[in-house]
Amino acid sequence: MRPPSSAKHKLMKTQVAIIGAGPSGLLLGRLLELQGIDNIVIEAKSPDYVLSRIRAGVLEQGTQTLLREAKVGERMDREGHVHDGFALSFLGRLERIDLHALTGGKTVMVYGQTEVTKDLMDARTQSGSLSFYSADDVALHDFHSDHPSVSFTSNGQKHIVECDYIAGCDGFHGVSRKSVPPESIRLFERVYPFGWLGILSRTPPVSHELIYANHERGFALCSMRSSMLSRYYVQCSLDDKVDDWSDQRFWDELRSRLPEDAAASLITGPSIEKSIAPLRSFVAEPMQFGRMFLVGDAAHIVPPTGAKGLNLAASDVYTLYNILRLRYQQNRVDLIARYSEICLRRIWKTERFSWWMTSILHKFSDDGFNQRIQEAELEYYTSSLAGKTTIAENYVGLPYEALE
Ligand code: RFL
Ligand code: PHB
Repeated sequence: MRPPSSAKHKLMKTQVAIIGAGPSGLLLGRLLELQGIDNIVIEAKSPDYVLSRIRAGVLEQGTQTLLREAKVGERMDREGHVHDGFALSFLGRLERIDLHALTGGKTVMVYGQTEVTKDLMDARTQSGSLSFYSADDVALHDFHSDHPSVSFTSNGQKHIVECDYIAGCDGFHGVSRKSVPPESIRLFERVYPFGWLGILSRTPPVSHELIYANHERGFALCSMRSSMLSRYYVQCSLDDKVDDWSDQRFWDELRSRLPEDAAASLITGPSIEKSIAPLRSFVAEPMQFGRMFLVGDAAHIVPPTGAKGLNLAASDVYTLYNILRLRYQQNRVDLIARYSEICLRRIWKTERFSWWMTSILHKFSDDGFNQRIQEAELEYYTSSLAGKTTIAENYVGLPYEALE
């Protein structure tokens, strides 16, 4: 579909139009701008709204390296917390997964997605690259031709951005994936019959490492943002509303799902954020349509149990950034058609791990059989070096595929 042409439109040109200013869009824009590749970011929400979303907390080493390459790693390295292990809790006990020892020295970094996004926003403001926030009616045009464009309205003014390529970094509910005709895209989906209720509180974390808990009452997760900021989750019903969960009810439920020692040392306080997120596995194939690429949550969703969503978005960005860099610097057009295939290999392995972590840790029914099978599986994996190594390798992040 061609954009509506009229003298009232403000016309702009760029090399890459990026839709969405979440971590995918901002990181891609930053890496491209450092290579001298011009890009414009178009975001539907305001900067404050984007920064108010409390999401991921765990960064794989590959994500950290990419953030450093984007020259936004300084605060992460100063304020982030390196974790060389985490615990699985079941049958009232804790089993530690020693990431460092099991993976030959690899670790993860606890540094919130909000902070990553803020660092990327600040870098973009300083560099002066163009961004439009609070954009309405964002629409993609002609991405199967050599002249794609993006139209939108900002502050009442209609804009058209003509570009070489469009990066659809606009998340699961964005417009990019929906612009593809249904017959050209295959969607794979699994929706889980529960959600996560998460709270943030200004309290010291119950443990210096993350605890993922399997319990007859349902899953629980103890995470953190810093030594005085805790992030906790409990599995809840999809029918639950945030208002059904007073802080007291949340703390009581969390305590009941943790091993005795952890429950006894849990320090509680008022919540400063409380929200419910549904859990989903989702993959769109392919991820490239002519001159348009889907990146991050626009193309795939994982349930948060493996801490993979943001990290998977970063590995898509790594692949697309390098493909575009080689396209502009060496005129390598051959790699463009390989974007989907390269990304999807890593995505499906990560989907598998996230699905598996979800399936062994959550309560799916009142059926005691399922609970016993989960306990046996957790016992087996945590008592076997091979089992623990499998968990550790996946948790620290599978390797990125190099482009040749
Ligand atoms: P985002 O972050 O959703 O950003 C997409 C951006 O696009 C904008 N947008 C549009 N812009 C223009 N036009 C339109 N029509 C648009 N429609 C939407 C949106 O406003 C938004 O700003 O996708 P992105 O950049 O791909 O990043 C993905 C990550 O945000 C996501 O995968 C993670 O947050 C998932 N996740 C976790 N990932 C991890 O790696 N580790 C974790 O520990 C982790 N924990 C989590 C999570 C996600 C959670 N929730 C709430 C879903 C914990 C939770 C509870
Ligand atoms: C978080 O801190 O928000 C978090 C950590 C680990 C997960 C999911 C979420 O697996």
